[in-house]
Amino acid sequence: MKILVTGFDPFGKETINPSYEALKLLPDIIDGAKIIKLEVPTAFKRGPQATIDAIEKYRPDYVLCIGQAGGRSQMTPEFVGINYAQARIPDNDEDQPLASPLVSEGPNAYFTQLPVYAMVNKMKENGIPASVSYSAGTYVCNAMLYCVLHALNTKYPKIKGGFMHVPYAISQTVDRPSGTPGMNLNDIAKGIELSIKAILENPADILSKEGTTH
Ligand code: PCA
Repeated sequence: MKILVTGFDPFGKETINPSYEALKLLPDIIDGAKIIKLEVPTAFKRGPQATIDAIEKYRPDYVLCIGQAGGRSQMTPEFVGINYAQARIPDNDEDQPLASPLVSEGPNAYFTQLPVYAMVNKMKENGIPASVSYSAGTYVCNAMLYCVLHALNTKYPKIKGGFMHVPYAISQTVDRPSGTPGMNLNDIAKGIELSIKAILENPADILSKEGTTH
């Protein structure tokens, strides 16, 4: 069993990205599965392409992409990627798409192929705050989720993929307003490891009363 796990390079005014910093802390083997770690650029075109190239090269069983969601307080596996880009700031290639489809002629959205409720359950059972998110936003992380799911749905039907956002690392919050949420990098890494265990244990997702009332 092989799992490709990606994290992004820093973007905006940040000097680190907790998604890739946490990947560096992951073991190389989790429950017998080989973990392939890859840093990808925060760029609408090159980010998804780097992941799709690695899928072609390594032919993993699963793909789990990770990204930073500054302002969130929990680990948040994403439920859906949408065919839409609307960038508030330029990406690391100075690309700033507005009101654009990611794949012209592509479907409006793809749902995750990972057991997001089982992932959340496993993290919470082990003391890591987590919930399912129903919007990955409109920046590079949503583009990653949508484009990877498009590739898997159209070219690699045996490989399953999805995305998880993680909060700022604590060090990123020191110059931000009081109350800005952050998580210890070791806990972020633990959450990713628990999520991978949940993926391996749950070929089909569990039924859970997780959800929203708004
Ligand atoms: N987070 C951004 C892009 C890269 C990252 O780590 C996002 O949520 O779109």
